Amino acid sequence: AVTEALATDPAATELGKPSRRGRRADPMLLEIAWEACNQVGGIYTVLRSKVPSMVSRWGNRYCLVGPYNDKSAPIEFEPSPLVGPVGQAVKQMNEMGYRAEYGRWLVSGRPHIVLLHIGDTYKYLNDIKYRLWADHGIPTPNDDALINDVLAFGESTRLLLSMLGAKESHRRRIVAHFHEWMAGAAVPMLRREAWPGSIVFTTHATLLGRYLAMHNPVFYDHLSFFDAGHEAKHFNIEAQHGLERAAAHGAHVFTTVSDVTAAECTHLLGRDPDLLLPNGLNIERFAAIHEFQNLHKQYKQQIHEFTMGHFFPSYSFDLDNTLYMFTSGRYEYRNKGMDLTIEALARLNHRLKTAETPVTVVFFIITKAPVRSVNVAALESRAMLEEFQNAADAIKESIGKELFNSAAAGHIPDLNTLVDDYWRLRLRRSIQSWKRDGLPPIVTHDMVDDGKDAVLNQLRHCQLFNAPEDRVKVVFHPDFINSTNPLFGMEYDQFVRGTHLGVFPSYYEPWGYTPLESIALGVPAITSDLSGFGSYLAQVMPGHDDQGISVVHRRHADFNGAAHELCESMFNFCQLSRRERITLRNTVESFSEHFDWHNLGRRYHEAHEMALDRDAH
Ligand code: G6P
Ligand code: 1S3
Repeated sequence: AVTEALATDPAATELGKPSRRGRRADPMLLEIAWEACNQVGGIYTVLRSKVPSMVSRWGNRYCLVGPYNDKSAPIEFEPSPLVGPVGQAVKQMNEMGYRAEYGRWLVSGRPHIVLLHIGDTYKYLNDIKYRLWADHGIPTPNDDALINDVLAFGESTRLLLSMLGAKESHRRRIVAHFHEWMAGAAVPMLRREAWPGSIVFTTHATLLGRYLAMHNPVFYDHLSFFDAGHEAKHFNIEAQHGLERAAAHGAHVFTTVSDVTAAECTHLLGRDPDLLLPNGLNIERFAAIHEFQNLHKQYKQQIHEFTMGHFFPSYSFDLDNTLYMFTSGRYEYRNKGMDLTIEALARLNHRLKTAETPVTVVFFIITKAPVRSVNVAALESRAMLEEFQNAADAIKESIGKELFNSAAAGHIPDLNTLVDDYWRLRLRRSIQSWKRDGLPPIVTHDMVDDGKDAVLNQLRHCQLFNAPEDRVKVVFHPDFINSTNPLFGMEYDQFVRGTHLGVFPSYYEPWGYTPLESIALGVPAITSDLSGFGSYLAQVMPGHDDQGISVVHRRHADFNGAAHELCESMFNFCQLSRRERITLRNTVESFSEHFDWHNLGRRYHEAHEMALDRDAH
């Protein structure tokens, strides 16, 4: 039906022309999400990276809607005059006492955006909750701050869209695309008041699926047998589940990000998604391949410096034979596959020891856990490294001058006599105080609850203690990496470029941006067949293993089997020569182009077309 619509309706291919849908002006699209101009997790990446593709299709008829956040708005938002249909609706809201901002989101593509001050609808919370219960049978608790925010955002969005619909819908058709349950509360409310527009709802996970996966090691095998209502009650998420379900059923077009999540939608929400909308990125390709290879070299040097500061006070190893691997993501220990990764690392350690390879693996676990501060010893080692650098620079300068003068005078001096005694002594003292008796630390920060931390406990259990003889060393960095970080002093994407392999064998992962980001930066990655991305790869690119993206089989394998496969995959990577690694980086970087929004954005356009076709207004 979609293909047919595309073939027969000029509006499907060229939104600028009047269509058989009537003589109204071209339709407009609003995209509503909790993470619009408000970074929490992956949905922010979806919205932000997709903007250029949406703007190139919809132009000025595209507008995002999000909650006003007083930390991000001053940085990412620029106000515009309240003109045009959306500007007018915002003006009307303001006049009625509901503050809303209209302007541009300062990201690539500079789209229009409305930011709603959700606190202004708080006074109606009880009424909203009553309506949800009376009209839609959704119970909501009294004292849950997040649910209260979600409902306030839903009501503010409803007000905005109602005003826009009342003024504009006779002139042009409106598509409202909602993301995730946190933006979905407006969907049942709008349908009940017969809002004159088309609604798309995309879920980026199911809340119940996430809870069940966290608690049930055979979640996927049992998926079709769960009683969703009963389980939602059991996990005390009836309100969230009810809102998600109502949004899924209320939308003209219901979509999700992968076939993995589609199965959850069918069984836990009771509606098959109409379309799958895989996530893309804005892939930045360099004109010449050597440019990104040079970046790898440059950023790897920065990681070398961290490694020296972290490990070398205890003992040193050959950096030229060191491979950097990492995993990263929100701290959902089991869901993000951190448990499997650590088990596989313990096996890899043993494997590398017995194979007697010269390779050392330094593995970084990057997440965000409650911490007090950066570890003082880690900062001291880092500072000491700078002291070495200063001493080396001073010695280089003084030797350079002496050597030049002597050479000009016609003789080569004894190089040993050229180093100033002061610097010789200073260097000796630094080396002395640089040495440490114990093993290199595992964790870079002082954690709030070191004794109960899941990653640390498993590292202890697997005896990965960074002993000199260990071929696998681990650095647990319980904070996200950015340029203000004192230990690395680099942005996350620079860090990724400097590594050799990203490892993301998730158990619950509707899509999974981390491996995609990794390959887009030219770094090979491992994912799992339970992630939407891994499942997509298996379908569109069966030969992905040779292209630098491996998919660990977790769907029909137990923990032990999956750990074995992951260990083998990492071990095989350790066997590659430098030349082979360089070739693999080239291959993976070029393959990532498939995931550019200019390819995948088409799926969104299809969903919007389908919504316009289905809505009778
Ligand atoms: C890039 C650089 C090369 C460097 C190589 C190291 O390709 O252009 O000059 O030798 O990285 O690769 P490796 O996989 O050993 O970090
Ligand atoms: C979700 O974020 P998460 O890490 O909670 O949405 C992301 C964007 O669609 C997706 O990549 C991820 O798998 C989901 O889990």
